Amino acid sequence: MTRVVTLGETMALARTTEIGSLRHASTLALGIGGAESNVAVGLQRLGIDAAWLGRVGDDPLGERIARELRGEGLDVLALVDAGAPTGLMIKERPSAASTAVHYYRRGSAGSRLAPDDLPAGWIEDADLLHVTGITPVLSDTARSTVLAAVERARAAGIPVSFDINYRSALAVAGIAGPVLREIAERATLVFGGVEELDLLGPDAAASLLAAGVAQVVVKRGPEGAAVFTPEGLTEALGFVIEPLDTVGAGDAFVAGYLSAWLEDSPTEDALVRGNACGAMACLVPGDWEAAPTRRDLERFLAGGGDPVR
Ligand code: KDG
Repeated sequence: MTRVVTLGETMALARTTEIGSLRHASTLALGIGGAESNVAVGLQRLGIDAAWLGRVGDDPLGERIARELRGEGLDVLALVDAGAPTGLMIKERPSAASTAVHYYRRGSAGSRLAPDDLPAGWIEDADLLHVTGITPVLSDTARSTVLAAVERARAAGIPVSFDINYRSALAVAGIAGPVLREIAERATLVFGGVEELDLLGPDAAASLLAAGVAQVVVKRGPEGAAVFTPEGLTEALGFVIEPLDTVGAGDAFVAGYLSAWLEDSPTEDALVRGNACGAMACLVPGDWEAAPTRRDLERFLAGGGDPVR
């Protein structure tokens, strides 16, 4: 059975339930979210075994993260760090057309990830390691952990997937750029938006391919996606939807794309599946809850808005 491993910080995620500033919100809906665990859930729902590793605080929110991810069928290594709390993210919708994210994660348990947290064989027994550019900017030890994981994967011949996932609230571009580039050059597949790729230097797709990356996948949001390989460029248009919440769409795209790539599907099909998963993730407020199963996906691709009877 194909197995993908990923690591990073998953936080408690509180979101306002009505449109309007957080200053005046009276209720918050509680869930969880983290770019890497979002991808892991997306893969698991599509039938690919996924494992997530990260630190959580010795608190109810950490317990909730572990329980909820296990409930999704993931193999969860939630390392309890009694020295720091579980991080929190709050999502507000200041207007119908905008979403804003606030982090309460500095010094969190998740940011204290360290290389010794990676168990022997955990990466070496996988079929793919997935990492993002969020974890390496959380702390020096988190960065060392991502680099150690990538090096271990490479040494064992395990492909590495890297989603740039630049978060300006965590690191300014000048600091993040070289860190992200260092990891991207060591990856097999690199995912990013046009502006994220620009952070990695001029003509990033071409220079990453020259450095040995096999595929550079450009996420273009509603316009779809494209992939650069040494053989050339493949593109696919996005799906027309009415988005409710676009946070998490990129992770759903990556899960869809990777699931097809792991099955050796043609590149065009991987793009279409990624685009469909990304679009579906935008249809509900949570960051990962709308990640489709195979059946959901087939229905969406068949144009299915009809009621199921
Ligand atoms: O891609 C969505 C993620 O950004 C979100 O779920 C939380 O990991 C997260 C982050 O650091 O922003």
